[in-house]
Amino acid sequence: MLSAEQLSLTAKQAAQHAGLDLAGVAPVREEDFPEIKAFADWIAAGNAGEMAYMEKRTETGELKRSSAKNSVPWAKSVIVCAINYNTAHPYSVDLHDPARGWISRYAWGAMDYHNALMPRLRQVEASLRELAGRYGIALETRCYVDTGPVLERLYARYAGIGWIGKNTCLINQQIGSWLFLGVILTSLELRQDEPVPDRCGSCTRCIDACPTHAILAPGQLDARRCIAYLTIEKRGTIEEEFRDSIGHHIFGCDICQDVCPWNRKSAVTTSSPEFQPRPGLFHPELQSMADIGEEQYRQMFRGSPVKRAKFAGLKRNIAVAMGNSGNREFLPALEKMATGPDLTVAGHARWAIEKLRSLPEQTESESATKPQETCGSG
Ligand code: B12
Ligand code: SF4
Ligand code: SF4
Repeated sequence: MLSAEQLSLTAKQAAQHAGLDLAGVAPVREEDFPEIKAFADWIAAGNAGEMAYMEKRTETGELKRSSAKNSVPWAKSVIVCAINYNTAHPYSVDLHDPARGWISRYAWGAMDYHNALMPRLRQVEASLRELAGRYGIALETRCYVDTGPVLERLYARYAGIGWIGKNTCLINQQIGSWLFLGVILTSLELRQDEPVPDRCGSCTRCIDACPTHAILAPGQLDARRCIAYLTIEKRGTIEEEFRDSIGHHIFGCDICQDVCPWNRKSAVTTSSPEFQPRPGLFHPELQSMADIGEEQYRQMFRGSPVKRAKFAGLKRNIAVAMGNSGNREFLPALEKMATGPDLTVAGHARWAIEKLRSLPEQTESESATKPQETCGSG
Protein backbone atom coordinates (compact mmCIF):
# COMPACT_ATOMS: atom_id res chain seq x y z
CA MET A 1 0.00 0.00 0.00
CA LEU A 2 1.20 3.47 -0.83
CA SER A 3 1.71 5.69 2.21
CA ALA A 4 1.03 9.41 2.59
CA GLU A 5 4.74 9.69 3.34
CA GLN A 6 5.77 8.09 0.02
CA LEU A 7 3.41 10.29 -1.97
CA SER A 8 4.72 13.40 -0.30
CA LEU A 9 8.32 12.35 -0.85
CA THR A 10 7.66 11.61 -4.52
CA ALA A 11 6.10 15.04 -5.00
CA LYS A 12 9.04 16.77 -3.33
CA GLN A 13 11.65 14.83 -5.29
CA ALA A 14 9.79 15.53 -8.52
CA ALA A 15 9.65 19.23 -7.63
CA GLN A 16 13.40 19.31 -7.09
CA HIS A 17 13.95 17.43 -10.33
CA ALA A 18 11.75 19.95 -12.15
CA GLY A 19 13.95 22.82 -10.98
CA LEU A 20 11.65 24.15 -8.29
CA ASP A 21 13.43 25.57 -5.27
CA LEU A 22 10.92 24.70 -2.56
CA ALA A 23 8.02 22.30 -2.12
CA GLY A 24 5.80 21.42 0.82
CA VAL A 25 2.37 20.04 1.59
CA ALA A 26 -0.54 21.81 3.30
CA PRO A 27 -3.91 20.37 4.28
CA VAL A 28 -7.10 21.71 2.71
CA ARG A 29 -8.64 22.46 6.08
CA GLU A 30 -9.08 26.18 6.10
CA GLU A 31 -11.37 26.00 9.13
CA ASP A 32 -8.15 25.36 11.08
CA PHE A 33 -6.36 28.41 9.66
CA PRO A 34 -6.97 31.41 11.95
CA GLU A 35 -5.87 33.84 9.17
CA ILE A 36 -8.77 32.84 6.94
CA LYS A 37 -11.09 35.31 8.62
CA ALA A 38 -8.64 38.06 7.67
CA PHE A 39 -9.46 37.45 4.03
CA ALA A 40 -13.20 38.03 4.47
CA ASP A 41 -12.46 41.14 6.54
CA TRP A 42 -10.04 42.33 3.84
CA ILE A 43 -12.72 42.03 1.18
CA ALA A 44 -15.38 43.61 3.39
CA ALA A 45 -13.12 46.63 3.98
CA GLY A 46 -12.91 47.18 0.21
CA ASN A 47 -9.15 46.53 0.16
CA ALA A 48 -9.36 44.63 -3.14
CA GLY A 49 -10.30 47.81 -5.00
CA GLU A 50 -11.41 47.04 -8.54
CA MET A 51 -10.06 43.46 -8.52
CA ALA A 52 -13.54 41.96 -8.83
CA TYR A 53 -12.11 38.46 -9.30
CA MET A 54 -11.03 38.52 -5.65
CA GLU A 55 -14.65 38.91 -4.54
CA LYS A 56 -16.28 36.09 -6.48
CA ARG A 57 -18.77 34.09 -4.43
CA THR A 58 -20.24 30.61 -4.49
CA GLU A 59 -23.98 30.03 -5.02
CA THR A 60 -24.40 30.05 -1.24
CA GLY A 61 -22.73 33.45 -1.00
CA GLU A 62 -19.39 32.31 0.44
CA LEU A 63 -16.24 33.95 -0.86
CA LYS A 64 -14.82 31.48 -3.39
CA ARG A 65 -11.25 32.00 -2.25
CA SER A 66 -12.02 31.26 1.37
CA SER A 67 -11.64 27.54 0.65
CA ALA A 68 -10.01 25.60 -2.19
CA LYS A 69 -12.93 23.16 -1.81
CA ASN A 70 -15.25 25.78 -3.29
CA SER A 71 -13.73 25.24 -6.71
CA VAL A 72 -12.11 21.82 -6.23
CA PRO A 73 -14.45 19.85 -3.90
CA TRP A 74 -12.31 16.69 -3.89
CA ALA A 75 -9.16 18.52 -2.72
CA LYS A 76 -7.55 17.13 0.45
CA SER A 77 -3.95 18.31 0.18
CA VAL A 78 -2.14 21.14 -1.55
CA ILE A 79 1.41 20.72 -2.78
CA VAL A 80 2.88 24.21 -2.77
CA CYS A 81 5.92 24.86 -4.94
CA ALA A 82 8.08 27.94 -5.15
CA ILE A 83 10.77 29.18 -7.49
CA ASN A 84 13.26 31.97 -6.89
CA TYR A 85 13.24 34.73 -9.52
CA ASN A 86 15.84 37.02 -7.95
CA THR A 87 18.62 37.84 -10.40
CA ALA A 88 21.92 39.46 -9.39
CA HIS A 89 20.73 43.00 -10.15
CA PRO A 90 20.64 45.91 -7.70
CA TYR A 91 17.51 46.80 -5.75
CA SER A 92 15.32 49.76 -6.66
CA VAL A 93 15.92 51.52 -3.35
CA ASP A 94 19.65 51.60 -4.05
CA LEU A 95 19.33 53.28 -7.46
CA HIS A 96 18.59 56.96 -7.95
CA ASP A 97 18.60 58.11 -11.55
CA PRO A 98 15.96 60.70 -12.52
CA ALA A 99 16.22 59.69 -16.18
CA ARG A 100 15.07 56.16 -15.43
CA GLY A 101 11.97 54.35 -14.26
CA TRP A 102 11.39 51.06 -12.47
CA ILE A 103 9.74 47.85 -13.61
CA SER A 104 9.21 45.35 -10.85
CA ARG A 105 11.75 42.52 -10.67
CA TYR A 106 9.11 39.86 -11.14
CA ALA A 107 8.26 41.21 -14.61
CA TRP A 108 11.74 41.40 -16.16
CA GLY A 109 12.03 37.85 -17.34
CA ALA A 110 12.06 36.42 -20.83
CA MET A 111 9.09 34.31 -19.81
CA ASP A 112 5.89 35.11 -17.96
CA TYR A 113 6.07 33.44 -14.54
CA HIS A 114 2.91 31.48 -15.19
CA ASN A 115 4.64 29.85 -18.15
CA ALA A 116 7.85 29.34 -16.22
CA LEU A 117 6.09 27.56 -13.38
CA MET A 118 3.23 25.62 -14.95
CA PRO A 119 5.32 23.06 -16.93
CA ARG A 120 7.26 22.36 -13.75
CA LEU A 121 4.06 21.77 -11.78
CA ARG A 122 2.92 19.45 -14.58
CA GLN A 123 6.12 17.44 -14.14
CA VAL A 124 5.35 16.97 -10.44
CA GLU A 125 1.76 16.09 -11.26
CA ALA A 126 2.91 13.49 -13.81
CA SER A 127 5.22 11.81 -11.26
CA LEU A 128 2.39 11.54 -8.76
CA ARG A 129 0.06 10.14 -11.39
CA GLU A 130 2.63 7.61 -12.44
CA LEU A 131 3.12 6.45 -8.85
CA ALA A 132 -0.62 6.35 -8.06
CA GLY A 133 -1.24 4.46 -11.32
CA ARG A 134 1.33 1.83 -10.40
CA TYR A 135 -0.55 1.17 -7.15
CA GLY A 136 -4.00 1.40 -8.74
CA ILE A 137 -4.95 4.45 -6.65
CA ALA A 138 -7.47 6.92 -8.05
CA LEU A 139 -5.96 10.40 -8.05
CA GLU A 140 -7.31 13.78 -9.07
CA THR A 141 -5.10 16.83 -9.41
CA ARG A 142 -5.39 20.48 -10.43
CA CYS A 143 -2.53 22.95 -10.93
CA TYR A 144 -2.75 26.71 -10.44
CA VAL A 145 -0.20 29.49 -10.77
CA ASP A 146 -2.19 32.51 -9.74
CA THR A 147 -4.87 31.13 -12.07
CA GLY A 148 -7.38 29.73 -9.59
CA PRO A 149 -9.40 31.14 -6.71
CA VAL A 150 -7.05 30.04 -3.93
CA LEU A 151 -5.07 31.94 -1.32
CA GLU A 152 -1.66 30.71 -2.40
CA ARG A 153 0.34 32.40 0.35
CA LEU A 154 -1.84 30.92 3.06
CA TYR A 155 -1.25 27.37 1.78
CA ALA A 156 2.43 28.19 1.33
CA ARG A 157 2.57 29.13 5.00
CA TYR A 158 0.92 25.89 6.11
CA ALA A 159 3.15 23.90 3.73
CA GLY A 160 6.19 25.23 5.60
CA ILE A 161 7.52 27.17 2.58
CA GLY A 162 7.96 30.29 4.69
CA TRP A 163 6.13 32.76 6.87
CA ILE A 164 3.85 35.61 5.79
CA GLY A 165 5.81 38.79 6.46
CA LYS A 166 4.42 42.09 7.65
CA ASN A 167 4.58 43.19 4.00
CA THR A 168 2.21 40.23 3.28
CA CYS A 169 4.86 38.45 1.17
CA LEU A 170 5.81 34.87 1.74
CA ILE A 171 9.40 34.79 3.01
CA ASN A 172 11.70 31.80 3.14
CA GLN A 173 14.51 32.01 5.64
CA GLN A 174 17.16 30.73 3.21
CA ILE A 175 15.97 32.24 -0.09
CA GLY A 176 14.10 35.42 0.84
CA SER A 177 10.80 36.55 -0.67
CA TRP A 178 11.57 36.81 -4.40
CA LEU A 179 9.47 33.73 -4.98
CA PHE A 180 6.73 32.74 -7.38
CA LEU A 181 4.23 30.31 -5.96
CA GLY A 182 2.34 27.51 -7.66
CA VAL A 183 -0.04 24.95 -6.17
CA ILE A 184 -1.14 21.41 -7.02
CA LEU A 185 -4.41 20.41 -5.40
CA THR A 186 -4.75 16.66 -4.93
CA SER A 187 -7.51 14.28 -3.86
CA LEU A 188 -5.04 12.32 -1.70
CA GLU A 189 -4.01 12.81 1.89
CA LEU A 190 -0.29 13.47 1.66
CA ARG A 191 1.97 13.84 4.66
CA GLN A 192 1.65 17.45 5.73
CA ASP A 193 4.43 19.82 6.62
CA GLU A 194 4.56 22.11 9.63
CA PRO A 195 4.39 25.91 9.34
CA VAL A 196 7.66 27.67 10.09
CA PRO A 197 7.90 30.38 12.77
CA ASP A 198 7.41 34.06 11.98
CA ARG A 199 10.82 35.73 11.73
CA CYS A 200 9.81 39.36 11.28
CA GLY A 201 10.24 40.00 14.99
CA SER A 202 10.19 43.69 15.88
CA CYS A 203 11.26 44.83 12.38
CA THR A 204 8.95 47.30 10.63
CA ARG A 205 11.17 48.33 7.70
CA CYS A 206 8.62 47.43 5.02
CA ILE A 207 5.83 49.35 6.74
CA ASP A 208 8.05 52.40 7.22
CA ALA A 209 9.40 52.35 3.64
CA CYS A 210 6.11 51.99 1.77
CA PRO A 211 5.67 55.34 0.00
CA THR A 212 1.88 55.13 -0.16
CA HIS A 213 1.35 53.74 3.35
CA ALA A 214 -0.37 50.72 1.84
CA ILE A 215 0.63 48.37 4.66
CA LEU A 216 -2.02 49.38 7.18
CA ALA A 217 -0.83 46.98 9.86
CA PRO A 218 1.39 43.87 9.91
CA GLY A 219 0.08 41.48 7.21
CA GLN A 220 -2.67 43.88 6.10
CA LEU A 221 -2.29 45.57 2.77
CA ASP A 222 -4.77 48.00 1.28
CA ALA A 223 -4.33 47.11 -2.39
CA ARG A 224 -5.98 50.39 -3.42
CA ARG A 225 -2.94 52.24 -2.10
CA CYS A 226 -0.30 49.78 -3.33
CA ILE A 227 1.81 50.93 -6.30
CA ALA A 228 1.68 47.39 -7.71
CA TYR A 229 -2.12 47.71 -7.87
CA LEU A 230 -2.12 51.30 -9.09
CA THR A 231 0.33 50.66 -11.93
CA ILE A 232 -0.79 47.16 -12.97
CA GLU A 233 -4.38 46.40 -11.99
CA LYS A 234 -5.99 49.84 -11.86
CA ARG A 235 -7.61 50.94 -15.10
CA GLY A 236 -8.23 54.58 -16.00
CA THR A 237 -7.29 57.42 -13.70
CA ILE A 238 -4.81 57.05 -10.85
CA GLU A 239 -6.04 59.20 -7.99
CA GLU A 240 -3.95 62.36 -7.67
CA GLU A 241 -3.25 61.71 -3.99
CA PHE A 242 -1.03 58.72 -4.97
CA ARG A 243 0.77 60.12 -8.02
CA ASP A 244 3.66 61.82 -6.20
CA SER A 245 4.36 58.71 -4.13
CA ILE A 246 4.46 56.48 -7.19
CA GLY A 247 7.86 58.02 -7.85
CA HIS A 248 9.71 56.34 -10.70
CA HIS A 249 7.57 53.18 -10.81
CA ILE A 250 6.11 52.37 -14.21
CA PHE A 251 5.09 48.77 -13.52
CA GLY A 252 4.82 47.21 -10.06
CA CYS A 253 6.86 48.01 -6.98
CA ASP A 254 9.58 46.20 -5.03
CA ILE A 255 10.26 48.59 -2.15
CA CYS A 256 8.77 46.54 0.71
CA GLN A 257 10.84 43.56 -0.44
CA ASP A 258 13.98 45.56 -1.28
CA VAL A 259 14.24 46.83 2.28
CA CYS A 260 13.48 43.49 3.94
CA PRO A 261 16.52 42.19 5.82
CA TRP A 262 15.77 38.68 4.60
CA ASN A 263 16.32 39.93 1.04
CA ARG A 264 19.13 42.35 1.76
CA LYS A 265 21.46 40.11 3.71
CA SER A 266 21.02 36.68 2.35
CA ALA A 267 18.70 36.47 -0.66
CA VAL A 268 19.78 33.79 -3.10
CA THR A 269 20.11 34.77 -6.76
CA THR A 270 19.25 32.70 -9.81
CA SER A 271 21.16 32.48 -13.07
CA SER A 272 18.26 30.78 -14.81
CA PRO A 273 17.91 32.41 -18.26
CA GLU A 274 14.11 32.68 -18.07
CA PHE A 275 14.33 35.20 -15.20
CA GLN A 276 17.15 37.37 -16.57
CA PRO A 277 15.90 40.80 -17.69
CA ARG A 278 14.79 41.24 -21.27
CA PRO A 279 16.83 43.97 -22.99
CA GLY A 280 15.80 47.39 -21.74
CA LEU A 281 13.62 46.30 -18.79
CA PHE A 282 16.07 46.66 -15.92
CA HIS A 283 15.85 50.27 -14.66
CA PRO A 284 14.64 51.48 -18.08
CA GLU A 285 15.20 54.92 -19.52
CA LEU A 286 11.91 56.81 -19.31
CA GLN A 287 12.52 58.55 -22.62
CA SER A 288 12.99 55.23 -24.47
CA MET A 289 9.87 53.82 -22.83
CA ALA A 290 7.88 56.90 -23.83
CA ASP A 291 9.05 56.54 -27.43
CA ILE A 292 7.71 53.01 -27.79
CA GLY A 293 4.82 52.71 -30.22
CA GLU A 294 1.97 50.24 -29.90
CA GLU A 295 3.44 47.70 -32.34
CA GLN A 296 6.86 47.84 -30.70
CA TYR A 297 5.16 47.45 -27.31
CA ARG A 298 3.48 44.27 -28.54
CA GLN A 299 6.77 42.82 -29.70
CA MET A 300 8.83 43.95 -26.74
CA PHE A 301 6.41 42.57 -24.16
CA ARG A 302 5.17 39.46 -25.95
CA GLY A 303 4.61 36.83 -23.23
CA SER A 304 5.53 39.30 -20.47
CA PRO A 305 3.48 40.18 -17.34
CA VAL A 306 3.91 43.85 -18.34
CA LYS A 307 1.16 43.35 -20.92
CA ARG A 308 -1.33 43.23 -18.05
CA ALA A 309 -1.05 47.01 -17.72
CA LYS A 310 -1.97 47.38 -21.42
CA PHE A 311 -0.30 49.88 -23.73
CA ALA A 312 -2.28 52.87 -22.49
CA GLY A 313 -1.78 51.86 -18.84
CA LEU A 314 1.99 51.72 -19.29
CA LYS A 315 2.01 55.13 -21.03
CA ARG A 316 -0.09 56.57 -18.22
CA ASN A 317 2.44 55.25 -15.70
CA ILE A 318 5.38 56.61 -17.72
CA ALA A 319 3.73 60.05 -17.72
CA VAL A 320 3.40 59.94 -13.92
CA ALA A 321 7.04 58.82 -13.48
CA MET A 322 8.21 61.61 -15.82
CA GLY A 323 6.21 64.11 -13.79
CA ASN A 324 7.92 62.87 -10.63
CA SER A 325 11.41 62.94 -12.15
CA GLY A 326 12.07 66.62 -11.63
CA ASN A 327 13.57 66.51 -15.13
CA ARG A 328 12.20 69.12 -17.55
CA GLU A 329 13.88 67.40 -20.47
CA PHE A 330 10.82 65.19 -20.48
CA LEU A 331 8.49 68.09 -21.33
CA PRO A 332 8.47 67.48 -25.12
CA ALA A 333 7.63 63.78 -24.65
CA LEU A 334 4.88 64.71 -22.18
CA GLU A 335 3.48 67.36 -24.51
CA LYS A 336 3.21 64.70 -27.20
CA MET A 337 1.34 62.39 -24.81
CA ALA A 338 -0.91 65.25 -23.72
CA THR A 339 -2.22 65.66 -27.27
CA GLY A 340 -2.48 61.93 -28.03
CA PRO A 341 -5.72 60.03 -28.59
CA ASP A 342 -6.00 58.36 -25.16
CA LEU A 343 -7.74 60.70 -22.74
CA THR A 344 -6.39 59.01 -19.62
CA VAL A 345 -2.79 59.19 -20.84
CA ALA A 346 -3.34 62.80 -21.94
CA GLY A 347 -4.77 63.75 -18.52
CA HIS A 348 -1.82 62.21 -16.64
CA ALA A 349 0.63 63.86 -19.05
CA ARG A 350 -0.99 67.26 -18.36
CA TRP A 351 -0.61 66.63 -14.63
CA ALA A 352 3.07 65.78 -15.17
CA ILE A 353 3.68 68.88 -17.32
CA GLU A 354 2.13 71.07 -14.66
CA LYS A 355 4.25 69.46 -11.98
CA LEU A 356 7.50 69.93 -13.93
CA ARG A 357 6.62 73.51 -14.92
CA SER A 358 5.89 74.41 -11.33
CA LEU A 359 9.43 73.46 -10.25
CA PRO A 360 11.44 76.45 -9.04
CA GLU A 361 13.53 77.73 -11.98
CA GLN A 362 16.93 77.42 -10.24
CA THR A 363 16.56 73.72 -9.48
CA GLU A 364 15.91 72.83 -13.10
CA SER A 365 19.49 72.02 -14.07
CA GLU A 366 20.26 70.52 -10.67
CA SER A 367 17.23 68.29 -10.79
CA ALA A 368 18.43 66.49 -13.90
CA THR A 369 21.41 65.13 -11.98
CA LYS A 370 20.28 65.23 -8.37
CA PRO A 371 19.14 61.92 -6.82
CA GLN A 372 15.36 61.70 -6.49
CA GLU A 373 14.11 60.71 -3.10
CA THR A 374 11.33 58.57 -4.45
CA CYS A 375 12.23 55.43 -2.52
CA GLY A 376 11.33 55.11 1.09
CA SER A 377 14.41 53.44 2.52
CA GLY A 378 17.04 55.92 1.32
C1 B12 B 1 -4.38 40.11 -5.60
C2 B12 B 1 -2.88 39.94 -5.63
C3 B12 B 1 -2.10 41.09 -5.54
C4 B12 B 1 -2.69 42.44 -5.16
C5 B12 B 1 -2.95 42.47 -3.64
C6 B12 B 1 -1.74 41.98 -2.81
C7 B12 B 1 -2.06 41.52 -1.41
N1 B12 B 1 -1.09 41.64 -0.54
O1 B12 B 1 -3.14 41.08 -1.11
C8 B12 B 1 -1.56 43.41 -5.66
C9 B12 B 1 -1.85 43.84 -7.08
C10 B12 B 1 -1.36 44.66 -4.82
C11 B12 B 1 -0.36 42.47 -5.65
C12 B12 B 1 0.93 42.90 -5.55
C13 B12 B 1 2.03 42.05 -5.57
N2 B12 B 1 2.02 40.74 -5.83
CO1 B12 B 1 0.40 39.67 -5.95
N3 B12 B 1 -1.05 38.47 -5.93
C14 B12 B 1 -2.31 38.65 -5.74
C15 B12 B 1 -3.05 37.31 -5.72
C16 B12 B 1 -3.73 37.10 -7.07
C17 B12 B 1 -4.07 37.18 -4.57
C18 B12 B 1 -3.52 37.65 -3.18
C19 B12 B 1 -4.60 37.66 -2.15
O2 B12 B 1 -5.32 36.69 -2.00
N4 B12 B 1 -4.74 38.78 -1.42
C20 B12 B 1 -5.72 38.91 -0.37
C21 B12 B 1 -5.01 39.00 0.96
C22 B12 B 1 -5.98 39.20 2.14
O3 B12 B 1 -4.41 37.76 1.09
P1 B12 B 1 -2.93 37.58 1.65
O4 B12 B 1 -2.07 38.72 1.36
O5 B12 B 1 -2.47 36.23 1.21
O6 B12 B 1 -3.35 37.68 3.15
C23 B12 B 1 -3.08 36.77 4.13
C24 B12 B 1 -2.08 37.35 5.13
O7 B12 B 1 -2.14 38.73 5.11
C25 B12 B 1 -2.51 36.68 6.38
N5 B12 B 1 -2.68 37.57 7.51
C26 B12 B 1 -3.80 38.07 7.97
N6 B12 B 1 -3.62 38.78 9.06
C27 B12 B 1 -2.32 38.72 9.33
C28 B12 B 1 -1.59 39.30 10.35
C29 B12 B 1 -0.21 39.11 10.38
C30 B12 B 1 0.58 39.70 11.48
C31 B12 B 1 0.43 38.35 9.34
C32 B12 B 1 1.91 38.20 9.32
C33 B12 B 1 -0.34 37.78 8.30
C34 B12 B 1 -1.70 37.97 8.34
O8 B12 B 1 -3.77 36.09 6.18
C35 B12 B 1 -4.31 36.57 5.00
C36 B12 B 1 -5.36 35.63 4.45
O9 B12 B 1 -4.76 34.55 3.76
C37 B12 B 1 -1.87 36.31 -5.48
C38 B12 B 1 -2.02 34.93 -6.13
C39 B12 B 1 -2.95 34.06 -5.34
N7 B12 B 1 -3.87 33.41 -6.03
O10 B12 B 1 -2.88 33.95 -4.14
C40 B12 B 1 -0.65 37.09 -6.05
C41 B12 B 1 0.67 36.95 -5.29
C42 B12 B 1 0.36 37.09 -3.83
N8 B12 B 1 1.42 38.11 -5.73
C43 B12 B 1 2.68 37.93 -5.85
C44 B12 B 1 3.64 38.93 -6.17
C45 B12 B 1 5.00 38.45 -6.63
C46 B12 B 1 3.29 40.29 -6.06
C47 B12 B 1 4.24 41.50 -6.12
C48 B12 B 1 5.63 41.25 -5.52
C49 B12 B 1 4.36 42.01 -7.58
C50 B12 B 1 5.03 43.36 -7.72
N9 B12 B 1 6.28 43.48 -7.37
O11 B12 B 1 4.47 44.29 -8.18
C51 B12 B 1 3.43 42.56 -5.33
C52 B12 B 1 3.75 42.46 -3.82
C53 B12 B 1 3.00 43.47 -3.01
C54 B12 B 1 2.73 42.96 -1.61
N10 B12 B 1 3.39 43.56 -0.63
O12 B12 B 1 1.94 42.04 -1.45
C55 B12 B 1 3.07 36.50 -5.48
C56 B12 B 1 3.63 36.51 -4.05
C57 B12 B 1 4.91 35.76 -3.82
C58 B12 B 1 5.38 35.92 -2.38
N11 B12 B 1 6.64 35.68 -2.14
O13 B12 B 1 4.64 36.25 -1.50
C59 B12 B 1 1.65 35.77 -5.62
C60 B12 B 1 1.47 34.58 -4.66
C61 B12 B 1 1.54 35.30 -7.08
C62 B12 B 1 2.34 34.02 -7.36
N12 B12 B 1 1.66 32.94 -7.74
O14 B12 B 1 3.53 33.96 -7.22
N13 B12 B 1 -0.77 41.16 -5.71
S1 SF4 C 1 4.67 46.96 -3.22
FE1 SF4 C 1 5.32 49.11 -2.88
S2 SF4 C 1 3.41 50.26 -2.62
FE2 SF4 C 1 2.90 48.07 -2.41
S3 SF4 C 1 3.01 47.67 -0.21
FE3 SF4 C 1 5.04 47.23 -1.03
S4 SF4 C 1 6.19 49.16 -0.82
FE4 SF4 C 1 4.03 49.64 -0.59
S1 SF4 D 1 10.92 44.18 6.29
FE1 SF4 D 1 10.95 43.38 8.37
S2 SF4 D 1 8.78 43.39 9.01
FE2 SF4 D 1 8.82 43.61 6.77
S3 SF4 D 1 8.58 41.55 5.99
FE3 SF4 D 1 10.79 41.94 6.13
S4 SF4 D 1 11.42 41.18 8.18
FE4 SF4 D 1 9.17 41.35 8.15
